[in-house]
Amino acid sequence: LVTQPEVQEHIFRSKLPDIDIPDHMTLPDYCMEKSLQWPDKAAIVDGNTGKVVTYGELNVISRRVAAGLAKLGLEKGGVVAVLLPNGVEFVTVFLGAAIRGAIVTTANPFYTSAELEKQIRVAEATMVVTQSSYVEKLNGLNVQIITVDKHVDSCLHISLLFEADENECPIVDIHPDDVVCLPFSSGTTGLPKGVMLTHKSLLSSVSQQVDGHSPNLNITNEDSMMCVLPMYHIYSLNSIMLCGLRVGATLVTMAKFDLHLMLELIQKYKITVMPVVPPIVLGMAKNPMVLNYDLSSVKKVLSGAAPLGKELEDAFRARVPDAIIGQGYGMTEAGPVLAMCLAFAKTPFPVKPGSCGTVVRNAEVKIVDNDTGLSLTYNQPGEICIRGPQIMKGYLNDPQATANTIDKDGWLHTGDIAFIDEDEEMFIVDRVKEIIKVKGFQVPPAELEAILISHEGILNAAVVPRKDEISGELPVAFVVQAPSFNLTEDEVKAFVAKQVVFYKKLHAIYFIDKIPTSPSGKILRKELRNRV
Ligand code: 4UV
Repeated sequence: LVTQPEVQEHIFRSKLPDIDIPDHMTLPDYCMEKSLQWPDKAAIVDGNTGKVVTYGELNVISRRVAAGLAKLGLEKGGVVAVLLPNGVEFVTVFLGAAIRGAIVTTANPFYTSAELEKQIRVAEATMVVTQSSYVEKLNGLNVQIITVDKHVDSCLHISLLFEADENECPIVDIHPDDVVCLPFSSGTTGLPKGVMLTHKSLLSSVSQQVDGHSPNLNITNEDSMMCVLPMYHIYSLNSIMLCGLRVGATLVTMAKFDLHLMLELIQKYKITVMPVVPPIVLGMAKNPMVLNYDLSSVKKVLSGAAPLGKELEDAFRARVPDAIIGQGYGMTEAGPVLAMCLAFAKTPFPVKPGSCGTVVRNAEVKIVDNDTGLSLTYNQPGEICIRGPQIMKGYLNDPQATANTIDKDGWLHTGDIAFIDEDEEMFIVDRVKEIIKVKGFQVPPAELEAILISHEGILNAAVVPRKDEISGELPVAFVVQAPSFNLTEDEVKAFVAKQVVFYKKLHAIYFIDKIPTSPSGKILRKELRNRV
């Protein structure tokens, strides 16, 4: 008998040592653990109104919200949908729900009625916290709506939560594997699915970034963070809100992106840390307005959610020379941060432009050859797979999709293609999954294809990305018309546009006779991408 030698897997690790990640705490306890050491420090400054909430106040308000939610009947494990712009309400409702042992599903408040309905139904949310102007979009859903601004008939008002008694804050037995956050992502294929992020996942991810003697992302209670990226996306929720609160930084929130206001706020609040997406880097590198502001307080600029080219990184650096610019690489399902630039570490490492970082601590990465399934070593591109305590528990009510993403050995397959160089720096070079990223937002082709073929004049459709200097990518469609139809490009665009949020709109329609597919019936997306 000859025993097969075990195939040696090549596993990549952080250059920083592992740390002890707390394994018994709830996410809100962990994030607010040190907050009472600095109760009078500003936790949140609402950049639009100037309103300030201190860490002491944040502690009390969150517990009031937890008490109020419980009183309204939100059970442990119940789901509340938060459809809010950045601000105090978002943070306190998130923390309050988490303290109550409930689950927050986050979505873009600009979603259309149909998009919101789908998510709220799949997530089984029973409560929605939102602005009065969005209430109409929720007509027909059997949910309790709480408005944060005006009173609306048939809805409750946030004052019920903010004025609840913090002494009635429920004491809940929360397990680290309980779900706390349920963002939606289409992952490597298909329609958006609920991503079950547990207390343990998010706590581990935050800890991997900012904890220990030698944190990878060295932010402290002396930092002011720009919170312009929407908190309903996991990047901002994790790396700004949760990491910022954990270290005691001040979050300066903006309800929506506005370059002029952002520059004003940087100057006024002496912002030191700016998590952004590539289109914001582009604006700061190219817009002459930037030259009128003093940006010397800015020390770290973290770009993520989409590729940042070396040229753009260099152009930005020339304009804001005092700041370190680097990337983080995240994916909702991965908890979300897989890699982070080591120039942001307490003891910074030299890094190369174009890299999306080095794998975070307490995690393993391997690069897998999609043809052979073998793990590759330095400088060879393959699919990035990650394993660690931070990755999702799975997709909600979808064991098949979960099994297709997390294999039996616990590796999460990202659908991103990258290589890692001798300095342990990761470079993303391609994507083998369907997802299109517009300004860092997910646009799932399957969703647009389903809308297109719901049109009686469309027999078949395929949606692929087209490269774009400002947005990174834009969705375009190949469409097969039914014989007796003569649709125009504008008609097809308009048909989709009224059903989706603005960044999912189609930018070009190509009429063709047949969608190319593989023998197994899969759309040959690469071929179509090359045609665009
Ligand atoms: O699921 P998702 O929308 O998730 C994100 C999360 C990004 C984060 C999160 C926390 C951070 O600290 C941070 O820096 C970034 O975007 O989309 C996941 C896909 O987006 C692409 C890649 O295809 C992921 O699978 N992507 C994300 N970051 C990068 C990227 C990047 N730096 N470079 C290239 N592609």
